[in-house]
Amino acid sequence: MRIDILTILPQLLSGPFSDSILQRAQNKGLVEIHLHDIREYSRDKHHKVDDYAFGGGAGMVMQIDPIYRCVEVLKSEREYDEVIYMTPDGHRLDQKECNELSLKKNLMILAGHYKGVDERVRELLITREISIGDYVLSGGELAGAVLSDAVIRLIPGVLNDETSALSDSFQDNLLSPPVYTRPANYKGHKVPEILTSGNTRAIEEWRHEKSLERTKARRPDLLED
Ligand code: 6GU
Repeated sequence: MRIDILTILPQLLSGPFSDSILQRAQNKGLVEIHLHDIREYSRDKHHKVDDYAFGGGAGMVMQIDPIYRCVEVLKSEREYDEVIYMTPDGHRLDQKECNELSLKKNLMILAGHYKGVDERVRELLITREISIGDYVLSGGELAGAVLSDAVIRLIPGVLNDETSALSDSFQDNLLSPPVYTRPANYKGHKVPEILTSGNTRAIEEWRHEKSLERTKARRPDLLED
């Protein structure tokens, strides 16, 4: 998979992609992440990428031209499955959509800023608008990093068996069961006996039961469909 991220703050995104699983995925050649500084596509002598909103009001709006030019260059080099705009007014991301996106080959992600982007960017260039939750971030960069992480870890070969995505919370609309490690007794607080019983079948059943219990208590909405 290849992910191209368009941003005015590339330095904010270089961190999340240069550590841990995301770095390993790139080193293994399973994913390529390319950051593009939208300012470099500005024709303004001061590399301006935003302007006042027509009709007035507070807040600057990202202009279409630098974004359009950047997208055009990338599209001339390869076909993109989706051009995603990260925005709090998009539909809310969930695990199902991450699974779907993990099967794509080329994704472009636009991280918005200021008051938003000129509406014509959305009309002309964007194929999907995604929010990561009902709260507002100061920019789409961190949301783009969240989306990328959630998608990349699902690509076969990125995770090892130990961290396999199959047992994740949400993968089957259930939250994960509680987990424990040594010591089996910490200041009198003991690990559930069944986990040290060696009875694999019983452990699996216990875990499923705990998953259901936890989901019912914390996220009953997940059990509705
Ligand atoms: Cl995708 N962008 C911004 N700026 N805020 C958000 C978001 C995205 N998702 C939730 N809040």
